[in-house]
Amino acid sequence: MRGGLPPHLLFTQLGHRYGPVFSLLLGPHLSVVLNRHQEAREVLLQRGREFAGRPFMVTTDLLTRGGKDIAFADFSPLWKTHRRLVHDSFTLFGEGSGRLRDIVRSSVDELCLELLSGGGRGFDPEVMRYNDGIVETIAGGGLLDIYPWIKLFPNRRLRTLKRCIAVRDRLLSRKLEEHQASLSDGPPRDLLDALLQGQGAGHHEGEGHQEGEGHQEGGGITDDHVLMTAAEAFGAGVETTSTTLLWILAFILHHPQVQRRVQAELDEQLGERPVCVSDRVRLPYLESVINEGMRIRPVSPVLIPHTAMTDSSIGGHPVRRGTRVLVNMWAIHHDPEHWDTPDLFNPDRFLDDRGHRVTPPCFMPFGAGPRVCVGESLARLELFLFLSSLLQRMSFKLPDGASPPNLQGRLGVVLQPLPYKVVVTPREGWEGGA
Ligand code: HEM
Ligand code: PLO
Repeated sequence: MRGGLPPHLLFTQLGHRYGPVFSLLLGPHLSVVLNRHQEAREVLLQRGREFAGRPFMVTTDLLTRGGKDIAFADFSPLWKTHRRLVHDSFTLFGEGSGRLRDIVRSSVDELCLELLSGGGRGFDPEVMRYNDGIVETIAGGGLLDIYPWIKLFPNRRLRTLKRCIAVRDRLLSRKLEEHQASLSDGPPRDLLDALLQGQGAGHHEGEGHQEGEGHQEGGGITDDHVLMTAAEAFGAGVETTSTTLLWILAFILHHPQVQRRVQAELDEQLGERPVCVSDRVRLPYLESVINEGMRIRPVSPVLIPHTAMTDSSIGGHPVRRGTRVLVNMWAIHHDPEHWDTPDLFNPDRFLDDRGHRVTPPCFMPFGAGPRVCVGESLARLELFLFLSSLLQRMSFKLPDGASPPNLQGRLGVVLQPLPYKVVVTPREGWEGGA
């Protein structure tokens, strides 16, 4: 992108010059940028159906076997069925069975042990490596893969991407086969089970395919769809929640009084008892810290590009079918008309005078409408359990003499903080970790 500025900042700057809604050519693509929440809500919510398309992009097409996923697939009746299946699987496997909570809780315990024991417990380097490779090659500066002709040249980036996708496919296909072989009608053991059960049962409504076709190419949700969904949920799960936690931690190191206040709330409400999901209502300050982290550094600062599926309009301006729409959530989350001192990390803006939560309309870290993040409730559950458990069990501070983390961030596939160092000390009673 020109001038080295990442797109969310460039668009914010251009908005000051050309107004909150403007269009520009990104490569060959006419794109409309929205820097204000009114128009963003119009596109995502009021006219959500008309703007629920996704553009074709070379890298994500490779990643998703031609759009057999949720996030990068264009709108279609099959996509709708697929999205509903994924949504239901999350619900079934989450609120339905409680299994999801158990899994999140045991990862929390593992992370705490790891942090308090100085690391070295090991992980799967193959998964880390392929994922890093995809992250580095898929989106050089945000998810605006604008030049379709990169495919025409022998290209190192695409070669790396293909190699990483092959590794991913090998690992995932094995998992899929294992799950298929041991699948039962009982409660799902994990998301893949839930998807496979749904694939067999719930996808028959009205998409014009015959019973029994579910495992073939053609009308319904195929094994490829299940595989791409699992890969995507895994990829999204790995990149987003951990990045959000790293941002929150970075800001906490700048504002130690925030950490003390969260810990005071935890001590007062729970004492020594470990956190559980139902404690969310009792910990409004913690929740406001999470919200403020996602406001000030949205991991997906321009969402994923939307496209107009029909001729339509935004704020009274006509918009042609096929136009890309980029919702600049960064600008909306920093709009001085709606946020007091928007560059200041101040969780209190999510609380009213009596300490009750408030959610301003210009706060949409997960997007909204038909394309809203399907992982939102899982992500919120994870953020809550991780942050509360971490701050209950340990304190974070800067190493002696170190300056606080750089807060500028770097935009890859998500907006990430630059690496920083932190010292972890157990709180009283938690010396063992969990
Ligand atoms: C889409 C944010 C975690 C799965 C999105 C979008 C945003 C977002 C902004 C795009 C909305 C749009 O284009 O209008 C976040 C944030 C997360 C998070 C802030 C955590 C802090 C997750 C997790 C999962 C997930 C944990 C899955 C396990 C998805 C999927 C989509 C999506 C599949 C595509 C939805 C669609 O295109 O219909 N997310 N996400 N996300 N997210 Fe998340
Ligand atoms: C991350 C790298 C993985 O290997 C593949 C993958 C799948 C889904 C993507 C995710 C990556 C990045 C973050 C995305 C997510 C879908 C929704 C999420 C784009 C590329 C956000 C924040 O919008």
